[in-house]
Amino acid sequence: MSDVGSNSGLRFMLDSAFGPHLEAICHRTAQALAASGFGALLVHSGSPVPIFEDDQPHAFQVNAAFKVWVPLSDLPDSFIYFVPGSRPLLLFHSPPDYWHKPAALPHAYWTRHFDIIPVADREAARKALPVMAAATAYVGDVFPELASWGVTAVNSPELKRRLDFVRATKTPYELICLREASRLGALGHEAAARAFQAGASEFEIELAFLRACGLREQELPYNPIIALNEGGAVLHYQVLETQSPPQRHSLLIDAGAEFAGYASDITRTYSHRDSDFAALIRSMDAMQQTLCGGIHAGVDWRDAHLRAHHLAATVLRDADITSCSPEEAVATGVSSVFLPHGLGHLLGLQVHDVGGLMQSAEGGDIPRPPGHPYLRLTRVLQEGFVVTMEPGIYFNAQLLNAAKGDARGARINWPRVDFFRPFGGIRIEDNLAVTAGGCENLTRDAFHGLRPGFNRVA
Ligand SMILES: [Mn+2]
Repeated sequence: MSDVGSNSGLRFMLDSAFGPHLEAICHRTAQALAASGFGALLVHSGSPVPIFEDDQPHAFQVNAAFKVWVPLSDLPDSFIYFVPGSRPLLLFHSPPDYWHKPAALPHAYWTRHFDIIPVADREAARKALPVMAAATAYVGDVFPELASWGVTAVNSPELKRRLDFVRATKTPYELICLREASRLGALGHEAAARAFQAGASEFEIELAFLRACGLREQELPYNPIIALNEGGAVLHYQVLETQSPPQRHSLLIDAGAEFAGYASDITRTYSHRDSDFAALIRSMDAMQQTLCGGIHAGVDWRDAHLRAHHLAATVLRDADITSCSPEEAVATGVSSVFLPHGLGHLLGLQVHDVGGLMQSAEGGDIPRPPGHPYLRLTRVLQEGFVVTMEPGIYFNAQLLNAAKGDARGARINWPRVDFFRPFGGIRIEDNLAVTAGGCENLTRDAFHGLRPGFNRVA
């Protein structure tokens, strides 16, 4: 995954951008440590989690606080030790093991910036650590013998909060990684769309996506949502049917790729043939682009979310799905029947990146607007933030049934809803890097890069 492969232009960019990136991480960390009363940081990549009464572990998920230092997503029991003013130390887990292939000591664009010591196990890692003269803060999962390691604090909420808060702002290196994750994701989406048009099942569409990205499922930032027909109404639809349905109406695919630990998070919706549903997708795409056009540093994401509700309510009324004004649809909760999730979230090392609600590095949360309990981001956007923009409209039986039984029901055109139910729903999701005067659309640029002039939406 961190293999840069044959793209020498990309390798050159990563090579020159990583040094300044690491300087920024060291600077942020030094500030957070000082403000929290610590003199050193020890971060663990994570322990393999054993499966109950089995001799295998669960698929390894690296600690994001480790991955912010080094692009290593598949390396358990490794550590970063950092004392402000010195080079960070990487204790690299490389056990003698004839059952598995031990990870080779890396030689890549980032390695010259670290002191790297191979260690056979955690006990060897502890012995390789310098004497902890300063108060050391440990961040990571807690393993049994940690109590004897001499760290001052384990997962200090104050320190973690300071580190998480600043992760929203990406360095130029991180933007390079996120662009590449978008490019890989666009490759996957292109192949998935072709598989859909050729009659593939949900499972076969996922295989097409994985093959085109060159990633195995556990290397993706999240399990893809690949829903044919009414499955698109389920927000986090997790089934991968191996059989194609007898009738083919639509595909909703929410799938991203990962590069050097950074995620893309992309959703597209396709209609199998031209229909009112295809027209609704085009309306949602235009609406999503209007929303993207309003993004720049200084925008309060809560305002963007509420604007999306007004625009979605307009789309619903224009498509004759609702019969009331957009203002009334938002005020009475009718828009939330069709758009029951937040407009987007921070994106980075984690697909739903940390710190979306934080008021400041010191403390406090920014509340969500009343009636919008699932919004994951309430901060004012700053230059360097990377966010997803993902408005949707769904024909979800549970939400529709609830609305039918109360005052909202009279504002909904039910025969029209019944027409759309077999299509499931629509979500169009792009990844945006916020700039001072606007934003860079990483997703549209990635699709355009595959085929100039081309923006695959529907
Ligand atoms: Mn998303």
